[in-house]
Amino acid sequence: MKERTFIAIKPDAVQRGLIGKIITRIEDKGFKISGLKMIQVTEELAAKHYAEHIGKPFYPDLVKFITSAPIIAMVVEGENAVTAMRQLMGKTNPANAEAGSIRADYSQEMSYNSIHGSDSPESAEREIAIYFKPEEICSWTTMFEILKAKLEG
Ligand code: IDP
Ligand code: MG
Repeated sequence: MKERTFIAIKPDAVQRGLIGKIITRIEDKGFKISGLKMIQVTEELAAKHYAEHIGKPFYPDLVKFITSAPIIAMVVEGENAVTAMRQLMGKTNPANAEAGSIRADYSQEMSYNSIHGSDSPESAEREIAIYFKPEEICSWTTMFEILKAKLEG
């Protein structure tokens, strides 16, 4: 099922020069990026994004971190994009993340785990609306979609 999700390359990965490598992982899997921008997250924006974590012990540090340098915000589309991107990202704690996943390969600590991805289609729509205006999301056709349409008629 075609689906879309919200992905963010977090400040640690931006500061380490990993933007290109992480986007390459997403493109290599065949996902379509339909929205993309660099944003300096404010405390207000962080509170909207991480509303579910307000009040948790790690929340203040999470806000400090996510506002510490820019992020790359993306809308990513594909088959079961929410779950498939969570798989590509790996578990929240990089120590438990599957070998070959982005978090396993690029991060060591839970607080600096390089990438965010929505945890459900509902969260995805909520998060996309926080970061993108409708007109900032592009509708376009990948070469694979063109080839597939040709084969399947
Ligand atoms: P997720 O990013 O895998 O969806 P969430 O539970 O939604 O994980 O937590 C959001 C982010 O908050 C995590 O990616 C991580 O950076 C941070 N975080 C979550 N739990 C902890 C914790 O127990 N200690 C420190 N940071 C945490
Ligand atoms: Mg989450």
